[in-house]
Amino acid sequence: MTDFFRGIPVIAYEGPATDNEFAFRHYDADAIVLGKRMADHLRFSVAYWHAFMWSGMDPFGGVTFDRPWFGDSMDHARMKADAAFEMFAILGMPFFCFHDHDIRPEGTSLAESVARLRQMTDYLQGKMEASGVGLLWGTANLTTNRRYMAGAATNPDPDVFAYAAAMVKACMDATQQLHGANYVLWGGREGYETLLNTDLKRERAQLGRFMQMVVEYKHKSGFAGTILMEPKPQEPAKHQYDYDVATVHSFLKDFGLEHEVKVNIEQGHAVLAGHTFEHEIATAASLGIFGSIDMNRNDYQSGWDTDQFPDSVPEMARAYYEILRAGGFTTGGTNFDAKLRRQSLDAEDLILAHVGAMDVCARSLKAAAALIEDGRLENARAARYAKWDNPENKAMMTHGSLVSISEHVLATGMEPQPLSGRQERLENLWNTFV
Ligand code: XLS
Ligand code: NI
Ligand code: NI
Repeated sequence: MTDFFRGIPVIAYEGPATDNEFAFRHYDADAIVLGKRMADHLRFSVAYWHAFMWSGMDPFGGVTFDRPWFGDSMDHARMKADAAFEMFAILGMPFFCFHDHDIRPEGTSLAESVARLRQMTDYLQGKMEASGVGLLWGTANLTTNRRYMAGAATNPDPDVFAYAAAMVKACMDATQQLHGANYVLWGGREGYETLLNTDLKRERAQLGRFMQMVVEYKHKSGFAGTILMEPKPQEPAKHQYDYDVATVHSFLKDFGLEHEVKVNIEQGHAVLAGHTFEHEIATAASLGIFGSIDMNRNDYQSGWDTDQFPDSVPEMARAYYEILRAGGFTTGGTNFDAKLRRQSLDAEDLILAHVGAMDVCARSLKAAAALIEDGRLENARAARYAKWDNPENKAMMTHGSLVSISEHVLATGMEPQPLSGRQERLENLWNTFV
């Protein structure tokens, strides 16, 4: 037991009218939405790195947070885990996610790092079994240590590739031991700073081979979870190879992995890539690679991955609408890849950031579900494409050629007439629900 969250009550659902700060207004875990528990739709998860590792540092100043578990010893690591599970209990959090680096101090050799990872995996396993909290995903930190400064899988030095492969194996083992629902690879340093020193073709091939090895090991070890790649266009590298969902999909196809690997889509990364969150989700769903989401929000002015907690129901409703249209999560979930602002020093801030974010997501889910139940939006979409259901038009797709189609157009003398896209009317409909 730590006393970090001392005095903070377990958060319960009290409904929209409550004036209790420490209550859910919208997240009611057992409430049924579209035939399923709200908790099972949303599958919330805490990001261990932001919640328990983030120190408030920025390029202009040092640590602002004072956490009793900050330190390099295994005792600190265990205290951090104790505090983490205290927070999960307060929030009723069903899942968490971690990097190896978050749960244990790095050793001075690979062997020592892996041994510490195993010890902490056992420690977490005990806490998970006692609490019922599950692991949404595990991952390896292949960004922080300076050995990875020129990339992990894409490093010009094969020794770094090998070291990274060994780390990923150890993290996949830990994830499997904890029955993780997924394993994530975000290519934080898999990119380049300048083409003047970079063999782009070779680096991409290295990353492809690395991913094939991950999938091979998944099958060899019997890991039942889903392998996920997390796209991001830049930061920390100037240009990253996993730029966005469409880029990752073509990468997966090149290496024969499109049926093996799905994507973990982050709001802030979508925005950095010049997309919306819902665009990335809908793209992944349409390509059959939708996996999970990292829920946060980017500052729209800063051009940086600010990892703030979501605060906008109208925006997040768009995301959950696409998730519901895609059939919802299977192994994936809503991981709060979000951190406090550096002035938000208190234990209460950490709890209430998650409470607010869970409520934003719950409200968004309810709005999206109501729109689906209402049906008018989907009917309007279907009506827009209805002519494609005519047998003649279907045949054009399957049997047509430029020659046969042009003969048909000339013979019938067709003159296509534009129809309204009705965008504003649909926006008005949308806005009556959010
Ligand atoms: C960083 C990424 C990272 C991944 C996990 O921008 O979002 O937090 O989710 O490595
Ligand atoms: Ni992320
Ligand atoms: Ni991110």
